[in-house]
Amino acid sequence: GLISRGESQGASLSPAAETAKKPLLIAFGSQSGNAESLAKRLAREAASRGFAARAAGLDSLQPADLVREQNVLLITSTWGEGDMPDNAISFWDSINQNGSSPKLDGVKYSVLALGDKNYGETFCLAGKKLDSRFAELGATRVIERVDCDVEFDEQAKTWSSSVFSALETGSAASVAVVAEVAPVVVVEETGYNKKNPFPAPLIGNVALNATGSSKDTRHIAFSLAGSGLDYEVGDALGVYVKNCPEVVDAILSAHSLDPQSEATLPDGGTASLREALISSYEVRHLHGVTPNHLSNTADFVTSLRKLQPRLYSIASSIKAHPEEVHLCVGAVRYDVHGVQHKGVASTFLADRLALGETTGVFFHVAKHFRLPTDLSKPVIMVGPGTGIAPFRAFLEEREATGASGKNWLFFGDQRRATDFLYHDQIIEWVQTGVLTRLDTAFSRDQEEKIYVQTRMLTAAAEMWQWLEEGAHFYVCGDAKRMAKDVDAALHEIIQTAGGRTAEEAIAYVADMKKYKRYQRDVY
Ligand code: 2AM
Repeated sequence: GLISRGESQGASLSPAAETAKKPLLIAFGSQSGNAESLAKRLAREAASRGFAARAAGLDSLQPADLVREQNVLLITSTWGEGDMPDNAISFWDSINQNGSSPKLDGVKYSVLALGDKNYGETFCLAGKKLDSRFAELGATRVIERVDCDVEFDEQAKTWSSSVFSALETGSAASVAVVAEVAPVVVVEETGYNKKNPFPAPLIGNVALNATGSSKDTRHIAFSLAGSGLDYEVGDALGVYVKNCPEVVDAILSAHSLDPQSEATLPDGGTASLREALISSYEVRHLHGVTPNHLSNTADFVTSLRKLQPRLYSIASSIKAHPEEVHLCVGAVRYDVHGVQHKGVASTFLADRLALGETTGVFFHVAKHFRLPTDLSKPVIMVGPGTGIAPFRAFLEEREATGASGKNWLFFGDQRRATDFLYHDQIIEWVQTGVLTRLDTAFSRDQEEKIYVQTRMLTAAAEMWQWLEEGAHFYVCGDAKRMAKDVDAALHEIIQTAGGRTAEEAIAYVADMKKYKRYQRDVY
């Protein structure tokens, strides 16, 4: 009796020490995984500063949970036209209702909003909404919200250190936001990662368009042999690329710069100016800049943006191609006033990387773009042009796993004769029944434009039936026009074939997003 009492008293010391730590919840609304990885990283950092910190998705939180929190940091991206990311929608709905909303009087909070200034008025809108709603519900803002542009790393750092010290000292401070932001993208990492990429040999480069096409789309294959790397369909591949030497030489000569002068590299090392411009810096905007605008020392390079690896949606399943990863890449080449412009990454892969040569690659986990875990669920995929990439991967995966669910693919491009990407494999999937249904839209084979959404609308009744059977709906490709038009067509189908009002269709689509049945990979 005595001994056990003694033990229990001793044991109570350690929980007491625990309670001295300040609790900190870092809640994230994440679409592509950036907010999520950032939240997790900051939770680790906060823990090392002595907070009892945890990161949690907004989809795992109830408003009632918040009432019990003392310190809440919100990190959220913005999606589409100023919308909440899919995993934040139901949380937002539940704190945004009058009457049933929680009282957050005891909560200290701050918001970090991730966004893209190209979106103008809707820039960081999801973060702005959460920020003002938390204030309305009585929570105390300890640090002003920070709105980040695409390269958010520096601003996130400034925000988090200000928030951590404000919470540590209990004081409110203001954040001096860094205007010039270092180009760092946060990615979720596997063994090899963005900082330590795997040197993957190019093992395939096949033209997917026939002669006469106005496009040049390539099937690109890398070997992963010896890397131990693995990926899931839906993920993206980060690829390190180099600038075109001819473009760099043209810049050097237009500005009378000495190619051999010594230049500083982003990591602090040195190389010849020519080598530095080819391998380490973005130079596109220098192409066509007034001659002699740049000084004839190599110092100006340090003001250039560091050459960034590019992300491509993976076009293969590792189950169908062990130790390989495939991409579907549209080579970008166009003329402006007689000057040839080329996409840096796409022409690096199409033209400049030789077979057998290696380039650094890493995987970017995309949890927001996943096949249903229930293999019996139907899947609808809309992927015109290079938007086919993840759906070739999905179909290979569905075939390899023997998934029983139905598969429906919408593919489109300019002309059937020259632009039917992965034609043989797709036709074989129709014949073997992997593809339950295929609808193609070749926009330039007839007078009037026929697009993927034209085909969706024609098949409205069947589309509606699949949706009611619980189909997951995926869109990949052009964000500016295609994805918007497809979204409008989806709403129209729910109204016409489903007999819903416009508002009901919006709610139906919101519900699909909430249950991750509407996923997009658009660019
Ligand atoms: P177009 O170039 O003939 O207009 C892949 O690039 C395919 O997408 C092409 O057939 C292209 O047609 C088509 N496309 C262009 N704009 C589109 C849009 N708003 N919605 C859907 N497809 C579109």
